[in-house]
Amino acid sequence: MTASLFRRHAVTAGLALALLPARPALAHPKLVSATPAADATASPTAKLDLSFSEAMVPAMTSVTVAHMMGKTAHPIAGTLRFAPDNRSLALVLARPLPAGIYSVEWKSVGADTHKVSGKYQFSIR
Ligand SMILES: [Cu+2]
Repeated sequence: MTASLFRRHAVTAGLALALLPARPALAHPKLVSATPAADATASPTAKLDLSFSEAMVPAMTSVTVAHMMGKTAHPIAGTLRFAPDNRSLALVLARPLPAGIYSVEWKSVGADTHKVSGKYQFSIR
């Protein structure tokens, strides 16, 4: 690419940026809130709630919770239930989590088909 061509591209990109709204056109889903919340100490619960900034693709979304025992993670089976808008979901567990430290890992795909993921921990007292 020649210098002049590069400069033209740079100018075009600058114009495009100036015209864009503050919010990116293809924002990626972010975890907005969770219950129990990240780093919280909660009472025993059999349900984890996660809310995202955008709709997720349910078929390509997974949420796993694992009981951390020392360095070993014991995954706990659960069922994912999406809200109609696909922005909130619940991981429903067979029984309330006993006291301990839990690690949650979520993976999904947003409307632009890009992969997104995250993890957090919480404690049950
Ligand atoms: Cu993307």
